[in-house]
Order: sequence, then structure tokens, then C-alpha cells
Amino acid sequence: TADRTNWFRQDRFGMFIHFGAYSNLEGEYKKADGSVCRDAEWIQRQCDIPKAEYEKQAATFNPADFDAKAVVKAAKDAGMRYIVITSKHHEGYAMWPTKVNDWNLRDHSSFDKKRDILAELKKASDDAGIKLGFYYSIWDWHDPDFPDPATFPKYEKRMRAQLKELVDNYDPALLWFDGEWDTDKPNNPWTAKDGEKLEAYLRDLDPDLVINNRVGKRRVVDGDYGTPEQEIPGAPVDGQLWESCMTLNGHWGFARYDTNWKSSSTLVRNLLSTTSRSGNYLLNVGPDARGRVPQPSVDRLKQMGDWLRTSGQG
Ligand code: FUL
Repeated sequence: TADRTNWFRQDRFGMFIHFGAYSNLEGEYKKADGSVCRDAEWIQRQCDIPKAEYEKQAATFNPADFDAKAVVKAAKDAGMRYIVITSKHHEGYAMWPTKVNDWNLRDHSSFDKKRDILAELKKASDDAGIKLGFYYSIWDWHDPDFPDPATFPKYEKRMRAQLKELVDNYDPALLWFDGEWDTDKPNNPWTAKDGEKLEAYLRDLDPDLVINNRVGKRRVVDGDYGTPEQEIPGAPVDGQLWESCMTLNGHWGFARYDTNWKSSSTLVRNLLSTTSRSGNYLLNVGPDARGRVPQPSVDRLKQMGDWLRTSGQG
């Protein structure tokens, strides 16, 4: 793994982007009884939104203001060297024009059919010398063949086809899996063996891919690196690469009511404690329904970059 992870060992600071059909709700769903239920990328589940309702709202999703260059500039100015964007979160909605199904940003939205935000991000990242990776959820709330073990192979075939599209069309540097855990109801059929097979399939497509440990069951032996979430572990495990992912406020996806922003001094401290323990720091932004990165996020990223530059660490 030493060779393919060389850049990852050096480029310690990255931007996570949570963006999907959930972003269109901006964290709030008005229920039939008039009450407002709140959550971000989990809103469909947490607020029990019926599938038809969720599809209806997604059809109005129009992130016309998504500006890949501005996103990349915000990352670069902060001192970040790579970006990982959700290509598909648990809701199953693909953020690129996948040919595998219609549940995607081109075929099920009000967005310009000629645009492809992953392609835009790839171009802007390449131009700026920033690496691009994709988050991909194994858990899928939309696909009819998930999670029934009897039909799961059909789902897995589609999942592989989607991942092949991502690798072939956007040449990502990294794949960030998620949703591999055992959920009680319904059960997640994903096993460590499935993870190993998927990893082998991907390495065959592109031997240089850096892959996180949630491709399997989050064991030390799964993938290339560990993924502590919202925490900075006390001490590094022998030689194991790891990356701590964290939110800027309290949510991954955009939530208009969440103004609980971390201060830039807290963020700088987090970055330094992570890197001093040989970890990477993946700091999240959640664009709104129009695709804009919230100004408080942009401000904090800029302050981090300013601090890094003046202290000679940038
Ligand atoms: C978790 C997910 O369930 C969250 O929504 C988020 O994507 C986080 C980074 O990983 O497992």
C-alpha cells in the first residue's frame, strides 16, 4: 500500500462534501400534520418521509448555483489538498448521470441536463492540483433489491456498475465507502468477505485507488485506512493510516437551522492534533439546495488557511 497511499500520507488535510437530494430539503420536512421534522442527510429515515414524497421533492432539486471552481478555491485557500464528495449517500440518489438507474441528478431533478457536477469538480480539481475522491454508500434506501439477501446480488451488480462508471469517467484518487454496518431493521447483508471481493474488483479497475476501511467491516485489515468519525483518537494504531472526518457545525448535510459552528481556533487545533498523531483531517461542508457552500463554512476555511500561512505551515 505504500506507493498508492504516498499522496494520502502527505496531503493531510481534505474537504468532505455532503451533497444530495436531501440538501434540497435544507434540513426541514413539513409533515402531513403540519409539524416540522428536522434532520440533514438522514432526513428521509428520521422523518419517515414516504418514498413517493421524497421522490417528489427530489424532482425539484436544482443546484444551479453549484460552482466547482469556487468550491475548489475555498478548499485550496484553506490549505486542503483533496476533496471527497458524496456521489451517492444512503438515500441512493446518484449525483452524476449514471446509466444504471433514473434516481440521479440528471434524470430526477430540475437541474440543467447538460451539467454534471462531478465532472465540473474533477476539472476544477485537476486545474488546481487537488485530488478528488468519492464517497459511496453501500447501504441504499431506494434500490428495491436492497437489503433482501435473496435479491442482494442484483443490487450488488448495479453497485459495481455504478462504481465502474465513477472510476472510468472521473478517475477518482480515492473511494470512501460507508453504510457497511449491521443495521437492525432491516438487516444489512454486507459482510467482510463482500468487502474483500469489492476491493479486489476495484483494485483491478484501478490499482492506484486509495480506499477506506468501510469497504469491509471497518477492521484494521479492511481497505487502506481507518475512519474515526467526529473524534480524534488518542494514539495511532501501529502503522495504520487513518483520517478523522468532522463536521463544521453539527450536521453533514445542509441544515438551515444549525448555526452551531465550530470556531476557527478549535478547527485549527483539531487539524494540528490530528496531523501530530499521523492522521488526516477531512473537514465537511454541506452545500444548500442551490448548491452554495454556506458562508460561515467559507469564512472558517479561509481563517484556517490564513492561520496556516502566517504560521508557516501552509
Ligand atoms: C456516517 C453516515 O451515516 C453519515 O450520514 C455521514 O455520511 C458520516 C460521514 O458517515 O456513517
